[in-house]
Amino acid sequence: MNSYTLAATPELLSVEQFNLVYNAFSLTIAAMLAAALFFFNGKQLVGTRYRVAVIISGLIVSIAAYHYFRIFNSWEAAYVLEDGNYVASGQVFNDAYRYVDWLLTVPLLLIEAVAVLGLPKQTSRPLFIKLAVAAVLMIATGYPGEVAETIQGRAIWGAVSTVPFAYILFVLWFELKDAIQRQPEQVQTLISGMRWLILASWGVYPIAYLLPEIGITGPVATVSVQMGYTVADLLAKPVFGLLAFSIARIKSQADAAAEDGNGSGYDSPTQKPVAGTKATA
Ligand SMILES: *C/C=C(C)/C=C/C=C(C)/C=C/C1=C(C)CCCC1(C)C
Repeated sequence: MNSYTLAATPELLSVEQFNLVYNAFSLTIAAMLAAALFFFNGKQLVGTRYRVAVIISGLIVSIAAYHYFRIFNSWEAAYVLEDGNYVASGQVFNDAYRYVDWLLTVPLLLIEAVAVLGLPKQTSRPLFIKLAVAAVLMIATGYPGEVAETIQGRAIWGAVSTVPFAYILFVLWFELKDAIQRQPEQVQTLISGMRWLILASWGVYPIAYLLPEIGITGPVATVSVQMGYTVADLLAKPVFGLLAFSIARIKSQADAAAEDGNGSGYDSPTQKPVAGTKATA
């Protein structure tokens, strides 16, 4: 029988397969927690205008840390060591934690990416709404495919979910073009880096999801999909947050410099220079 076994917990994993995923989940919990501490404390280092973006970063990694605890525990409970292999315990590994996590963190990530640009409210609000709605649709339609009983079900829902995904990339690439060109010169490269990081890390999710479609099934599929999602989460959340943090830092300094009448041609906000972000005259 050429059965499709990704949705179910595979019957048997080697010790190496089980441990690889186990250790990756454990490392991710540590990384998310450390990032949360960093963002919540580091928000003082950016101008008030960008603080919300940094706080959102802190929330994203906190939500992810919590879900990785649950994912880790679920993985541990799904297998028992028997005669040198990990055998399914009968308790199914619960991938829903991941999708619930994404449902919360993906809209927040998009809001953060726009918030750090410091655009006027009339421009940013419609962007927040469009992107958040597309993100929710992408995740909500991806889940039925993730747990589908058949490989066709996985393919169909995956294709549906790709539509809002493409729309998000379109908005980030084309609709934001003008807004990005109006950013201070010092951050243009970082902002372009931020878009590339989104593309590179977010692109991993549909690729990992697709593996069973190209004939990778059973334990190898389970391990590859979990590893793919985990590495992508590390890039898309803490690493992305650090990049956004650097952008916020530099923009705070540029704002402070513009306030000092050192006009960079950049439309200055009404913000006072913040301690620690000394304006370079
Ligand atoms: C922190 C978590 C993030 C950034 C998650 C992003 C998830 C995606 C971009 C998922 C995309 C998917 C498709 C485009 C099609 C197949 C189903 C998904 C949900 C894996």
